[in-house]
Amino acid sequence: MATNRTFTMIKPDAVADGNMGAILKMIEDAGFKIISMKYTRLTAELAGQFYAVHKERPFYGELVDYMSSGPIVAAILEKDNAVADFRTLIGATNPAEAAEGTIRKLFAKSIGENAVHGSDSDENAEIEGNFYFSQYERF
Ligand code: DAT
Ligand code: MG
Repeated sequence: MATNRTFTMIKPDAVADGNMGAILKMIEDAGFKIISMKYTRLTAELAGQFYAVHKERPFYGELVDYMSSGPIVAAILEKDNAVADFRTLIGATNPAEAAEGTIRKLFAKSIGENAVHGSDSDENAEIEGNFYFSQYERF
């Protein structure tokens, strides 16, 4: 069990705005080690699969369109207490409610275009990491 790992994406708005390097620096400065990393782009079909848990939510179509709108960075991160500590580092889903100094407070545009993803549990961190990375890409 990867209890000390989480999974992140730097989302299309943050990559398009040139914030990829600044966000990776915040992640490393906070003590997360990058285990696997990929610069890639989701098709609408893949974005729909990744966010299938939100299929019934009213924003699902918008979310799928947005997440397939441009390149992203996907990464597996390692640190003690990775899932909870990373959620603290990124801040609330809605940047208007995100704490000062968090990635979303600094870089998110809106509740939809919110700069980064962070897994919400150890179980989902493993599922999400496996979605992007083969066993040969997880170190
Ligand atoms: P989080 O990304 O903080 O885990 P979530 O899992 O509730 O948030 O939702 C997944 C993504 O869906 C979120 O990062 C952005 C989008 N989203 C959530 N709520 C939304 C809303 N009310 N309107 C538009 N997009 C929303
Ligand atoms: Mg979530």
